[in-house]
Amino acid sequence: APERLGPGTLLLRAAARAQAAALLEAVDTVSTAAPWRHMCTPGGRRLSVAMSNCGTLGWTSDRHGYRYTRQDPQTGRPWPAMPAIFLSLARTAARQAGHADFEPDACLINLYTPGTRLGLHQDRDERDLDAPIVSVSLGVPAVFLFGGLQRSDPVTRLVLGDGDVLVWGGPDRLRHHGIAPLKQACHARLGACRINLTLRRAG
Ligand code: MD3
Ligand code: FE
Repeated sequence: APERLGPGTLLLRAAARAQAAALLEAVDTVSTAAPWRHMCTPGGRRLSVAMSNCGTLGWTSDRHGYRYTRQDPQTGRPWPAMPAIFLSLARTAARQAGHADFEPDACLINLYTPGTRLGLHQDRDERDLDAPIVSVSLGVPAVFLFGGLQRSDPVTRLVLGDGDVLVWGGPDRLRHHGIAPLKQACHARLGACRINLTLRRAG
């Protein structure tokens, strides 16, 4: 049964497990067209997470800041199309959380290897902060850090495992969050890696 983690947050444990093979095939197609890269923060730090995107818009970070672009700055081409299986999974999950008409136009894909972490941050580069975000975890488990609206608020730890789907919306949409350094582990399909998809309405 879905687990409510906050007023706007629903955890659907293993909801994407049955589709994992098809999702990973789609990730391969996307990352062939828009190769994994380590972006830089505006402050000049290299992100330890490797990223790719698909959809009309893709999230980018560089010296100039964070933003969504229609083209992959690395290839000059439009981001690869959003795979139909990403869309159907996101819409089904969002509907279960009470968001009737979720139309994601962007999917950020994060690749973690052992030691990769993602510092506490807020997702606020999307135009409509009332639209939810759907996250899909694949591969080795990670410790998710779930903070509050203030950066200094206490953080709850939660393990996100293979196929776990989360819907974030409403008052939880602007909560700080991050991923603790990935531990060494082995997943049948992904080896030591973890992949996270975040489906967003960016434009
Ligand atoms: C809570 N990704 O891509 S997914 C990100 O596992 C990101 O790669 C992490 O944070 C990952 O921005 C966490 C869970 C998640 C995604 C978006 C959120 C939690 C969120 C937006 C608002 C609040
Ligand atoms: Fe985030």
